Amino acid sequence: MNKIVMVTGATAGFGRAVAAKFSQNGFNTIITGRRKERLDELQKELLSHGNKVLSLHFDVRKKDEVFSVINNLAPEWKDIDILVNNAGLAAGLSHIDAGDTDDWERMIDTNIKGLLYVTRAVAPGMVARGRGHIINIGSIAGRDVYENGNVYCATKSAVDSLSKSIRIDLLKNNIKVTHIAPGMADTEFSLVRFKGDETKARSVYKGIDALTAEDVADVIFFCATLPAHVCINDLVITPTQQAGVNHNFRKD
Ligand code: NDP
Ligand code: 8X3
Repeated sequence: MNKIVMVTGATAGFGRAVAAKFSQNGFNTIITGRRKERLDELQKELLSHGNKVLSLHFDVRKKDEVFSVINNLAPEWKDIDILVNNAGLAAGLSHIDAGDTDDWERMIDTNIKGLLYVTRAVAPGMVARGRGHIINIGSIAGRDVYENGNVYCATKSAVDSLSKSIRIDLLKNNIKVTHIAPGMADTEFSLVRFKGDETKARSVYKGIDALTAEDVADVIFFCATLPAHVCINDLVITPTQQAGVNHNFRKD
């Protein structure tokens, strides 16, 4: 029987590429996100690989929705083997005294609370089955901080911290927990951060051969398909031109 992977935030960027990678490689895939038309389009594309695809349309910030959708999965979809907690965002880039508190709440509610709700809904099944793998997408911004990054960095630091703690909590249950910390990747991330300003978004990657979503998906797939006794706890992946959040080498 095919294994089941659930990917949050599969409508764009890493999540979309992760769903495609697993689906192409024999997994039944649960794709989630808020943009229904994108989910429908992705579902159609993934079904062409010959494996099952389930599309779940919900906002990870809405606690009741998260629990209701996951608790009501059809029996054939209940046994989630791998959860990729990917849904997340940065909103804005300002000094703390000028920050937009709505942006802060969006980041905290999505990157921390959303990840917790989904994990809380999926983990009991893994515990009951005595196996599973939770893969949390953090960031190098959770390892180090940059000017104006304040709340985004703090949310990703929380993902790092939670990953370590969840790994300990679920150790006796044979559940792997992997924390992936990517650096600059050219997805819709900066477009979302700058609220649709394409010029600002493009300038982030100027002169950098940034990671692609597929690069990150390949690494996640590698971590997820190692032998049962092997767990990558923590993995940092950056473009070759980046040596940390404050150290980039840009070509002209
Ligand atoms: P994208 O903006 O391309 O994709 C983000 C995904 O998250 C979308 O599918 C979006 O779906 C989903 N999402 C956002 N908010 C919610 C929500 N409230 N409920 C459900 N889904 C949501 O960005 P990336 O692929 O780059 O980002 C993926 C993850 O990787 C994020 O956690 C980000 O912080 C992290 N990251 C990104 C890096 C980068 O440089 N790109 C580097 C390091 C980490 P929809 O809008 O349809 O709901
Ligand atoms: C995204 C990486 O450095 O742009 O998490 O914040 S960074």
